[in-house]
Amino acid sequence: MENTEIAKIFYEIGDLLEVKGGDRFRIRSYRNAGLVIEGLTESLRRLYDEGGEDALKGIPKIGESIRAKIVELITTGRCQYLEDLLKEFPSGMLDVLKVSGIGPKKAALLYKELGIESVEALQKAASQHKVRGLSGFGELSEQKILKAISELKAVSARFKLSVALKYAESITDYIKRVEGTIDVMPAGSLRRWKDTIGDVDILVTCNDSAKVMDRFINYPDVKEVLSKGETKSTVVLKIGLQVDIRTLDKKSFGAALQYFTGSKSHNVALRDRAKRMGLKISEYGVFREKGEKWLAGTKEEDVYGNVGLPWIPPELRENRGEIEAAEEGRLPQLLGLSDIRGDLHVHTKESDGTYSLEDMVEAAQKKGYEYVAITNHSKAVGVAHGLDEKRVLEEFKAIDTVNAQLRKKGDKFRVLKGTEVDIRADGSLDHPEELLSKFECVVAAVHSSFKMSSADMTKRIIRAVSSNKVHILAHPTGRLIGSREPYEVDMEKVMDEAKRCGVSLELNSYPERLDLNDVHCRLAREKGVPVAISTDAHSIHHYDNIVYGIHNARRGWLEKKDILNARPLCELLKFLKKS
Ligand code: DGT
Ligand code: CA
Ligand code: CA
Repeated sequence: MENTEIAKIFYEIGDLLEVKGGDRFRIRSYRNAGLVIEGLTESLRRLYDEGGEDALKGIPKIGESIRAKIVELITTGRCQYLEDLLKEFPSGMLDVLKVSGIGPKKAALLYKELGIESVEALQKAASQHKVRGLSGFGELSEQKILKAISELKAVSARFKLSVALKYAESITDYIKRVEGTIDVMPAGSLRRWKDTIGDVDILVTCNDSAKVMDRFINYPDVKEVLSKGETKSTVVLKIGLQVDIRTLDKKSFGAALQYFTGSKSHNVALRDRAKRMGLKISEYGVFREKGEKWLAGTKEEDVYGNVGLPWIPPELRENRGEIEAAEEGRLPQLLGLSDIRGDLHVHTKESDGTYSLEDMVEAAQKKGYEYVAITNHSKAVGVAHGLDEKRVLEEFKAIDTVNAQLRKKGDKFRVLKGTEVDIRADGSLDHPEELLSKFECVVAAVHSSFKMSSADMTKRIIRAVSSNKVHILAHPTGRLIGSREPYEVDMEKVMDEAKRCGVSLELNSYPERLDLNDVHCRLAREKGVPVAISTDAHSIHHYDNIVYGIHNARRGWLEKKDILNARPLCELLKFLKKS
């Protein structure tokens, strides 16, 4: 069992305790545990496998009783406490809680008054106008419920990249342990680093296909085996994620990898091209159309080579002009991990982070960075323990001290004084102008009043962008993958204004954000707006999320020159200088 699923179980416990009207402190401690576990980059299962229960002891906000449940989940795949709780409720209750706008209190009322115990029952009751009679519900809430249910059905069909990736890695390790296995490789949307994943596709070359299939269907997190064949099987994991596995001949591994990496529309375009050349591409190789002569297929590169193209990085394979670009030698020199020189959006425990300034600086240095901007929240973001002017000035002093110590050691690493200032509903910023001028790196973001017309939201954001105080616009569309749609905003207009004002747009690397998305990254590149790939780290472990940001940027065709934090410190400082 992987972290995501463990976290999910603690959230579920929190929700069920709340439906029951349980103790607030206890409810919160389960939810906090879920949050912490979701944020960890190390697999709890792996920690436990290597060091036993002791290895789990240093994790913040995880007390003894929750730790015992983690061990129970890892070792048995079950949680007795949750199972006991669930006995008190109908089985569809947890799903009802996932409908946006239906909290534990409303769910309890719907159950008591209308006997609603599943999403289907709720959908039926709302469309038959039975919900509006309950206290706290009206005609409008019925419409909202119906809309939320259709959204929920659409998003729950796909998984976040980070979740699918963890399972794919774990299954890959697991399959590799079969004797005689040569290659195990995830393909499909996962290899293209798409932000959401429909199902995981794993390709294997081996000497004993039967053994691989046997082991695969016995992977501990399998809920259901949909099919088991000699060279292909499909299972559904306990979290609902479907995984396909195929074993292949070594001879055609490259062709199969190309085929199953997709995307489908990239493959269709590539095949059309082959056809025009008198060739045929299939999952087994490249053939001369007449005579079926096999030309290539062992290496993926040769599949492209035989149709006169250089190898195309998987992130670009969406049929968005990559085949033409490859043909004309204009494929982008995609950005890599080693191009990143610093992180420009980082929190400490002064606002809502979990580590001190010193810890966050040290961890950034360990990543090999040259600089980091500490960007705690402004005071409006109440939940995040935002900083007022007095606390900002104290933080400045602390940063000066850290920088002085670094200089004393002859270390060129630099900590920048930053803020994540809230963009209020009217587009004004949540720190006084005078104070804003004192920050070296001002990151601005929308955190509330998401439901505005596109015209109003665009105006609001443009006001902030053109304030002459802002350097970077953070998570520009506000989406949370799987739980919140992006707000309505005209990104073309925002980018035009950002270009005019010399403002950078953030690509937030949090796996649930990836905001800017790939298409917007491409647009920023076309418009010449520099992109800052930041992690929004709230913990030392979050710096590693940069990987998601980088691959998302690659999907948007971004190169080193397009990235603000790929610039060396002196260049960055020039950019950050405002009149
Ligand atoms: P997903 O799973 O929805 O996130 O997206 P993919 O791209 O992983 O799609 P999937 O799992 O249905 O299929 C994996 C790859 O197999 C896909 O990217 C391309 C290839 N493929 C599947 N069906 C077809 C097809 O009908 N024609 C062609 N040319 N390729 C296909
Ligand atoms: Ca897939
Ligand atoms: Ca598939």
